[in-house]
Amino acid sequence: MTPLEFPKGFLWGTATAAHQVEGGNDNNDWWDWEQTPGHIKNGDKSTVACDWWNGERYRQDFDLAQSLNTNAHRLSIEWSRVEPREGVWSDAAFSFYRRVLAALRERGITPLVTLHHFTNPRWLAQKGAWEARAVVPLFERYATRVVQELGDLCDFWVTINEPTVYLYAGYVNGSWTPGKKNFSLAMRVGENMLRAHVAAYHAIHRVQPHARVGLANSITPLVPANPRLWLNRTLAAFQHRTYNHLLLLALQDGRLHFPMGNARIPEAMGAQDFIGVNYYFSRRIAIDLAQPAQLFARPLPPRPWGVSYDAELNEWFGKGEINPDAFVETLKWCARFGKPIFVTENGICDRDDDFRPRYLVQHLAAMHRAIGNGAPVRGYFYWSLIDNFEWAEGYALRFGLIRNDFATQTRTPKPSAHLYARIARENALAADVMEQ
Ligand code: IFM
Repeated sequence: MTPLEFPKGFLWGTATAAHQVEGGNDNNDWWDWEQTPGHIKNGDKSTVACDWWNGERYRQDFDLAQSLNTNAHRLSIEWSRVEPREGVWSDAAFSFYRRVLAALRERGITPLVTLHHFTNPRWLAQKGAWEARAVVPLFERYATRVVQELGDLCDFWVTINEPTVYLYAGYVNGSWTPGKKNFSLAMRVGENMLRAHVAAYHAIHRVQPHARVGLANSITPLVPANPRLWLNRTLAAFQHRTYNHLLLLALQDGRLHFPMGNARIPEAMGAQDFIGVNYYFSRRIAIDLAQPAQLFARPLPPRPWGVSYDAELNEWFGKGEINPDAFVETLKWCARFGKPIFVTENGICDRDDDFRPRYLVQHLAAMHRAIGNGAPVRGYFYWSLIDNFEWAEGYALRFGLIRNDFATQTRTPKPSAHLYARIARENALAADVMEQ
């Protein structure tokens, strides 16, 4: 077996998000959502999380990231910290993020900063957050301010993380704040997110002309359970278009598409410098006309992946099927947009690290195959650097390369962290790594 080498200058990164690691984020809508019993598994709360805010433990985590030979890290700014009340900016919060970004750069790690990763300031949530068009200039102003304050430390930005996950969980199945089930409202939220991304894209470039700006798109390939059935194929294609394609299409041709609307948004055309891909699994879907909230589809149980699944994986697999081949197809599909691609998230929840090494190697080999097929992938950010607060799943699902004992805040790199360190150091998947 010959080693699989990656292009020179490839970014080997890890990823986190503010609310999941900082702790003490008590001025946003997720904090409020967590206080209601039943919203978060086991009654978990984000309270201290990984203690980045009060304990400034990001320093030790970045030491570990450096020891893993990574050269990039994706993190997010918490809007409710830097703008705690509408139009009021916090110098203390900006100083904190300056320390965080400087800590990365001192360790030779390039920051990729996300401006919105699921949470909204409480004042914005009280105004309807993304349901109202008023969010667009508010987000544009926030983006402008962040880049003015932090632009000397970072020039690589994700405006919004996984807009379709936000609108699906918050407005279609209602499992996340604000807990609504209203498809047309979901489409309005999506349109506002698109418009806000476009406004922020141009605003960031006004402050920092050389910036690289994109979205982190959640892309889940949707495979028809019975490809011979026309209706099943059509349904999968419609879901793919709604879930994976709608925003990318609007950024390509400058207009909305069914079912989001048909408005022309000329300033959207070309408003992304790279394609951010968050890829975890594919989903096999069958027709189910009794499930309008699921867009008339029923996900089927996953097919085996060559390992027996434990409870944690089973729980997660309920949502999808591990499928490295679909990762290859996803990256090849993304190449059609003619922009560099960054895998802004990919990973697996696996508390004991039984399956992570296998998942990691298979997905990196898949990414290598996609690159060989012409997909311009320039970097990969493993989700996540460290076990953290996994939204409605609380601390039950552990995605980290580094174990966190939340009671003592003790960090322990898992075997897959050492594996990732070797891959990053060699900028390659060595033959013995793949054989193992
Ligand atoms: O933890 C999340 C992250 O916030 C967004 N993408 C998926 C991850 C794992 O579920």
